[in-house]
Amino acid sequence: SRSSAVLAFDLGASSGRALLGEITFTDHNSSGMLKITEIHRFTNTPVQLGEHLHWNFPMLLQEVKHGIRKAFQDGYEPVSYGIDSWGVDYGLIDGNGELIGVPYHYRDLRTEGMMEHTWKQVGRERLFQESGLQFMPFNTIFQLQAMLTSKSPMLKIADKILLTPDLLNYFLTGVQTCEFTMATTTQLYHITEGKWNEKLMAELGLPASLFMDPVQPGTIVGKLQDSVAQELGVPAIEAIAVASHDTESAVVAVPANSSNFAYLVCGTWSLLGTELSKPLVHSEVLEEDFSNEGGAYQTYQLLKNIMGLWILQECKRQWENEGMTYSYAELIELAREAEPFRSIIYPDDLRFMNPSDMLAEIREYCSETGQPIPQSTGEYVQCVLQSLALRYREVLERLEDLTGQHYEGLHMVGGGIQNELLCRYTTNAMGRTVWAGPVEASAIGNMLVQFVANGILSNRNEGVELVKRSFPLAWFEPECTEDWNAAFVHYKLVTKQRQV
Ligand code: LFR
Repeated sequence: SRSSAVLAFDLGASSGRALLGEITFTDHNSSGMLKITEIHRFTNTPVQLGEHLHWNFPMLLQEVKHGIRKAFQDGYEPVSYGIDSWGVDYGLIDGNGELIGVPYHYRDLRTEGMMEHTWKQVGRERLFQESGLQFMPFNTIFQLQAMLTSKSPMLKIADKILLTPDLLNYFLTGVQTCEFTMATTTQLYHITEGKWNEKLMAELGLPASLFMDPVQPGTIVGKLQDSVAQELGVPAIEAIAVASHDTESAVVAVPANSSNFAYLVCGTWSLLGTELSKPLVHSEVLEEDFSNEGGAYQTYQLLKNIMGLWILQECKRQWENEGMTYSYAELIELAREAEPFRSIIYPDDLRFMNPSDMLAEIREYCSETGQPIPQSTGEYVQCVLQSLALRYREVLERLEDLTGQHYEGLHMVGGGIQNELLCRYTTNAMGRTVWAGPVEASAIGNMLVQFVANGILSNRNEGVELVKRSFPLAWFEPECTEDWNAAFVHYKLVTKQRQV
């Protein structure tokens, strides 16, 4: 039997993991199966440093290094590694090649008001049309705008900006690169012209020299630098720039049967969208506030960021702090037992972005909208999950309006699908089929891009077929459609007063 292995690092906002992917062939004629093995998993806890929220970047680098070492210690021999992570965040590098400061967390509050400030300066519509991106307060452009506004000395001495996966690759290989999918999350990339928006940078006062020309997913960055290979006691394996934005890696692994499909990448965030061959930037897309993100293999992902399981993660953390520790399984069981359709929130209300007291925000939302306030743990969980499912339906319908396509069902991928109740609610709310899987979509998409880059697979389609053969899908068919239709009408009434 022959086999080939690669190592995928998938860094999420609450945890990171290193997974080994091997394609194994049982005999000469077989088409191969993808086997994934978890090598290392670690929590990613942000750090409040004085006034600001930061990532523990040295720790993240250390955990990635540990994952590489551990793969070899466990007897595997990956030929390459790739890293994907959440979008928008970055580190600044000075002229001596050193990291300036501690990379900020996208939920840090310094971006407050920066979106509005930037719209005034350069125009909201124009900013959308050139970047194709949904307005999120934490987009890189607004983070940099916060640095400009506070006259950050760090920005003044910066030579290059490196987005999180590029930043990690730099310290592992010594090579500075800029990977395309991540570049498109900055809102400084001109999506229809296909290059950095230097005119916009000049207007804002950002030196264009900070930004390197993007490389496509599948580009070989370099090899582990000697010092790192020695430190870890491993061979100098190749670093591959994968679709380094986690959402784009996940899309590569969606086991769809046609090129026209709708997906929901479910993690801390929920990203609901579809794949296009060209960005869609007309005024309706702006009104609906959808994103066109650069994807792997010359695709554009028309999608919407939905607040996602973050809301539940925060509730869970808060209960823990109050001395009540629940597992997700327990929370889901409590939600199942609670009375359905009691109260609804609008998940994308910005009050849920980074509150100090998530439970209080939920209570306030319910009381402001004249709904019963959740009392029990199960009622809170029920409220969050049902609201998300109804929001998914709404966004899927908007997506259909924008593309003029009809989607039979929804592919759900990512860690969030382990929450079966969410999958069930989603199929019910939409009245359409949900195909759930794979859970480790980002890591798998990361691996596929490496396999194609290494010539182990000849193209993306072979990768998708491999995923279909290797991972079972869970099917969910809608039930209780009438109750959910009524709930959707109620949802629309409750959430009427709001931004899109
Ligand atoms: C999902 C994600 C989203 C991005 C958000 C913040 O993990 O990458 O695509 O908008 O995190 O970076």
